[in-house]
Amino acid sequence: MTVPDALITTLETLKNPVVVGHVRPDADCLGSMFAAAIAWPGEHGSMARVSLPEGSLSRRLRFMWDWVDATVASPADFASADGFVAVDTAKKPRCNVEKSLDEDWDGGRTVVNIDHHESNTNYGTINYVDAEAGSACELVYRVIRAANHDISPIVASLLYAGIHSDTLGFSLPTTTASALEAAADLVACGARVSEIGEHLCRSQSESEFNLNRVIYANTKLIADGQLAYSTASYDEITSSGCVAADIDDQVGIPLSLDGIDMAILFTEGSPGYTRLNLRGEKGLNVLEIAGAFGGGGHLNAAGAILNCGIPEAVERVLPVALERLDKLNNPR
Ligand SMILES: [Mn+2]
Repeated sequence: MTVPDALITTLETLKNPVVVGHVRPDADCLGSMFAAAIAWPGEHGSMARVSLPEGSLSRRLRFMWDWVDATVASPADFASADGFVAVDTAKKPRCNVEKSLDEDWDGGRTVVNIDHHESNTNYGTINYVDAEAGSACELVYRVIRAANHDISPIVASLLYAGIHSDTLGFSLPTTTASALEAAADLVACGARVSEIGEHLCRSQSESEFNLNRVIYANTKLIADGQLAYSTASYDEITSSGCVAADIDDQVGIPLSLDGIDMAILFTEGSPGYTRLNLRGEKGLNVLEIAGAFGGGGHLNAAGAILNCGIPEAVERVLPVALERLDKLNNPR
């Protein structure tokens, strides 16, 4: 999907933009946010302001923040912005903005929406949504190339980290030739490949490691080995020494079992709120399951938040997931 000219023109003309991502930002979100903020700083010096309310950064992704010289956007920056760049965010209510801001924080000003979520609602003034792209970073890379901006080693590293992370280390079906070409170009531009690999794959704190033990221990295999799920309650998360922001890709634990079609992780990051992480293998669509609980995401990776504790969430979600698997087994 080619980059719309109007998108580039708009990005080039914003004088005072604020860059926004999604709540609980992952590496793709931070990488695309910071790269866009560096590529289109407006008149703010080296980097546009970024919306990252207190507590947004996980320990493991702090290295990306440390790479850049970012300033967090204050409510006053929101008020004075002449436009917003939203990346990796499917719908407006998922935008990671200060709680004190009105839900109409854009106030009719320009919103550039760059995203790769199937469930994107095209909430921007200009939308560049390509659900076939494996990451928002791949899209921001395309926009930066189309606008003929230089790619510094830091920008290359930010974008490479997002592509690496959202393709699960270049292993998901979204690892297309286009994703690999982008990654190759970014490596040529100086992306810090092994440093990123270490940060993303081999940098667990003892707390995260302890939480993984819990998630391994709680993993159950049901439906004749088609569905693996696990749980971590609020008490289990806090007694591991973790916080909600540390929950990121732990659904990879039930997902790592051989032969499954679906993996689910239930985590109670704050008491009474259970986050659902769903993954489908072999092309299984889990987006509709997330959708049934008010969530969204991608066809094979989706999530939602339920307004209840773990036992009730499991009781509500498993029948829907089993029904989905039943349809897979008995296609009409
Ligand atoms: Mn993403």
